[in-house]
Amino acid sequence: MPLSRSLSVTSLSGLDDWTEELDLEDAVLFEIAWEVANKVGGIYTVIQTKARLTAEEWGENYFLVGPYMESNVRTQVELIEPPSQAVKRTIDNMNSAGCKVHFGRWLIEGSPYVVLIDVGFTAWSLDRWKNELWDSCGIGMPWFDREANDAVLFGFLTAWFLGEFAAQCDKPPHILAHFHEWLAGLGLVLCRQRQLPVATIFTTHATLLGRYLCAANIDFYNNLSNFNVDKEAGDRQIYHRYCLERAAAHCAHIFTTVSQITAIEAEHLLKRKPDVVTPNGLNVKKFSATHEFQNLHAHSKARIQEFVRGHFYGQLDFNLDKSVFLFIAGRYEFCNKGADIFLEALARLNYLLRVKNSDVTVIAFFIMPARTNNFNVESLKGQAVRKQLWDTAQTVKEKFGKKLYESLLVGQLPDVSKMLDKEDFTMMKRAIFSTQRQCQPPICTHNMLDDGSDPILNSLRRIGLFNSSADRVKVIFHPEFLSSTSPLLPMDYEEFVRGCHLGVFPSYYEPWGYTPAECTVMGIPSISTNLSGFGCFMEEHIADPSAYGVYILDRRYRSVDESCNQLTSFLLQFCQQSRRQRIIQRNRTERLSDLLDWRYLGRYYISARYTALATAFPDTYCYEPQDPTSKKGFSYPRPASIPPSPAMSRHSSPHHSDDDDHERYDEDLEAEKDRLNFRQPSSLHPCNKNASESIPASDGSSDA
Ligand code: G6P
Ligand code: 1S3
Repeated sequence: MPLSRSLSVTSLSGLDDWTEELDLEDAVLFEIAWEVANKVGGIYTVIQTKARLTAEEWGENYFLVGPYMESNVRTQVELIEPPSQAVKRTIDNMNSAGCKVHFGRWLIEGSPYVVLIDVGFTAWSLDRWKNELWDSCGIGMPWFDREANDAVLFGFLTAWFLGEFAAQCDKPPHILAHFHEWLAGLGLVLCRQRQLPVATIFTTHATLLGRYLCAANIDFYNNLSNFNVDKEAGDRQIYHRYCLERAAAHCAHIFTTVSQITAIEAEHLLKRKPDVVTPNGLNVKKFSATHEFQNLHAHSKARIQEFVRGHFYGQLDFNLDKSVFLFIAGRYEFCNKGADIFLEALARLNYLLRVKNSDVTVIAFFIMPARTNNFNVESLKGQAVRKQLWDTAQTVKEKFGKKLYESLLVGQLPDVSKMLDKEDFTMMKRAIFSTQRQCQPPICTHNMLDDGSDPILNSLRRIGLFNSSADRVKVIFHPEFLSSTSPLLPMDYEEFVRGCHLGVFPSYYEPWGYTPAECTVMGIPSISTNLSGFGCFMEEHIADPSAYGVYILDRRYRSVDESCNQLTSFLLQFCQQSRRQRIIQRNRTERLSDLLDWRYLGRYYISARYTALATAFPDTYCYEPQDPTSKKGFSYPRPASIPPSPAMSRHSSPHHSDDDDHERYDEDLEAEKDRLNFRQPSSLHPCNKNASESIPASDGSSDA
């Protein structure tokens, strides 16, 4: 299947053009990861969202390779016969030698081909392969580490697959294999050790040691160059995993990672500087009506409000229209993901809102999966009570409506005092009585298995946030990922995010951080940090990120207490915005989405692939990479409507006013000013911060 294509990534909203050309000839791309059609964490999102663009580029010559998991395949994959004879012969040969390899199409955007390997089926080879790994690479694997055992099986099977595929090709093939994360890394090491004709890329999405050291509350970033890496890995009983990760990083033709900050970490901990940084993108959905995403926010928010009505039944003494919904979500790594400082900041915010007699109520959701045995009775009861109240209101409304109708039919105005009878009142009183509760609304929606040692619950006990009436900050810990089929909060994650006001992700360890990126493309403001890949990337590309609803917390140069204070002030400032200011801010946030689109960020992957091909097959491919970051001086200018005077722009967010009626800026005018400043012709477009300073804002004033 010869390919002869060039790729041109063109301008998005004034972002710089980038054109790369390489005749791909007959090259075939395999992308290998444990999270192919198997959702565990962020790597799944990378692969799943990027598939469409990669499939467009490589067409029939693109294959994803992952583990076969029956439940996933049933819902996500259509099993088919391989279209390529070489792939078919490869799979047939492996299956007749005692493996179970499946082929299909992954039912996601781009419908890429997937090769799924059942590692359990070949578990009988585990000891033999571990011996071989020891003999050839000197890496010993303990018996008790199940994940590492899977990594060994997956590694040997993928290397077998690639070797067999190379042998089945009619002419010498040009294979490019891109391996993600240590769990897939052994396949790469074996390709090199067996000298297969394969150009290899290894991408690390987080280093093993980084994740472990940060979780242990070690002053990580100030000691990066001082760690005795072998000892640290040994102390944490992950030496064997670390060896696989480090071997893959060193054997790869091209080594990449997801952010500059993780590149520095990898250089110190894995002892190789990444060749390319490949920031993570998303498939950005554009609506034909510009404000459609605002309507979606209103619709989803109404659904969250319904849930809140049930959860706080009997104690709904706050104005839902003046409630602000915050959330944190992700893998339950308490300190790494910043849940620790978020809780502390919530306690401080609660204090400030109380002393200011604020009428705003904050509801903070924690969506982080932990061990539970299902929803608790009180949470389920809340939704049942709400439903009962709703049903009662509907019944009374219908009776009322019927009487009204009958009265109008006979040409009379109804006697309002007779519209409701005794029975109606009894029914309504019973419904009201059912809303009485003996306890406060629960802080957790589930029965936790480790209730006494759970870090979120223990922090809530310590800071005393128990959803009491006097608290202006309420907390709801939902220790399970969201699902539209939940009897409690029937919403999927995307819907939930759209309905919230602010995502709070104050991570200490976050190589990239998809959660704030997802908020951004949905037009929902978020807080991230200058220790997360996403936060640093946004800081680099946006002149005044917080004006766009991208708040970046300083966790690099401040103590934990100072960061907590800064987070508290971000939250307080956010809570003090009027509805109109929030709407304006959401419009600005959404305008950043092009920056996070794979159509823009995909260029880094393309550059890595072409460089790997040219390194492994120098006789066939010639490629001089132009640095995709060479124009990184580009910076989104400050929104034109932010006041030029530092005093007035102190908040770095839409102008603050306590009174909606006295808004300084009309929303439409504001949006238009921003738009004009934002989408200047590319010849005029600022390619760096200095240039942007010289361009007058559309109102004639300098915006810098
Ligand atoms: C969107 C809707 C508006 C709604 C607003 C609520 O912008 O289009 O109709 O009033 O959301 O915003 P808020 O920040 O108060 O949830
Ligand atoms: C990792 O997943 P995590 O949440 O464990 O990979 C993600 C995808 O590259 C990345 O966004 C995240 O920061 C990493 O931590």
